[in-house]
Amino acid sequence: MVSKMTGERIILAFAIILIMLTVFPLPASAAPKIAIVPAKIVKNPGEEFTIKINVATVTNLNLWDIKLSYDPALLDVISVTEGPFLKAKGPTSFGYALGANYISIFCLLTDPVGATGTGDLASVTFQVMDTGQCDLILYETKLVDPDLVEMSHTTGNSFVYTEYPVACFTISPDHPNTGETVTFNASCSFAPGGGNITDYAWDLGDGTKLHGNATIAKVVTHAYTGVNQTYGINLTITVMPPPPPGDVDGDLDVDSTDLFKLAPAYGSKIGDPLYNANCDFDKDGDVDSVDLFTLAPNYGKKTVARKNIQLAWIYVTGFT
Ligand SMILES: [Ca+2]
Ligand SMILES: [Ca+2]
Repeated sequence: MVSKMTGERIILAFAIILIMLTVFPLPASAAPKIAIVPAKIVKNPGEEFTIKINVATVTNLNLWDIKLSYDPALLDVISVTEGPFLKAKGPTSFGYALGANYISIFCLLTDPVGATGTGDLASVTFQVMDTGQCDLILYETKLVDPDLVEMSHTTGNSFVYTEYPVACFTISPDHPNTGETVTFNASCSFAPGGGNITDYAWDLGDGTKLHGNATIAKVVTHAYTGVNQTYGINLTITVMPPPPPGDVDGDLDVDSTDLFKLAPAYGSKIGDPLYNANCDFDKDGDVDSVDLFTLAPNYGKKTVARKNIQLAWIYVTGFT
């Protein structure tokens, strides 16, 4: 026979479990997600890279259909191949079509069965054709089960950029008169992915050369003395990409100097005499293994300047 005390305890235990479940409900199963992996790609003109179209936490997937947009001025599609996720479940029908600035891809299991879990739906290989940056965006995405019911889901996109800057400038007026002031404006130049343009170097074609940082040389003016003459203009821009994570001393490399600066600070917290904010890469107020493991994979890496050149012609007339 259960004593009164034991009975009260059992009721109390149930009450606590009930309260816990109300306050901390069991996690709902995550919605499926189609994502481009990796989410960030750094490649240079001439190089190739491959992305995966991944599906995560899907249940009973029989058919998928997506569109993937990209900038055809920056990227060229080399190949599109089926991933293993549906194939592992049975025979499939896979296909794709290239639009002007997108790829349309679909795949279905030919039997009325579905795949469950996480895996790769497709791979796409691109070649980088120019300097610049672009988003890779998934849209009109569909996940469908064997009963032809569409599943709600989220998507994850990707971003591609080159390490080399984009050099660009405008000339105004583009057909100046002799002695007229011409403005050369390099404001349309940019560093893909967010590096800084550290130098603008101009060769204005008549022996005039100007260079400097954005304040000094992004916009320059010049008057030509020639009459009915064509001059070749040449702009070279230089970008210094951000330093690699782990560069304690800020000299754009990660080497033994950085490691020897981190060593004495290891284990310190903000306020400690040995704490060094430059070693606290995750800025959480301490120098610990997270910071060490930020430095370690970048050991030996160095940031190097990247340059790019843009050419144009200007014709100077002789009207008076
Ligand atoms: Ca360094
Ligand atoms: Ca830290």
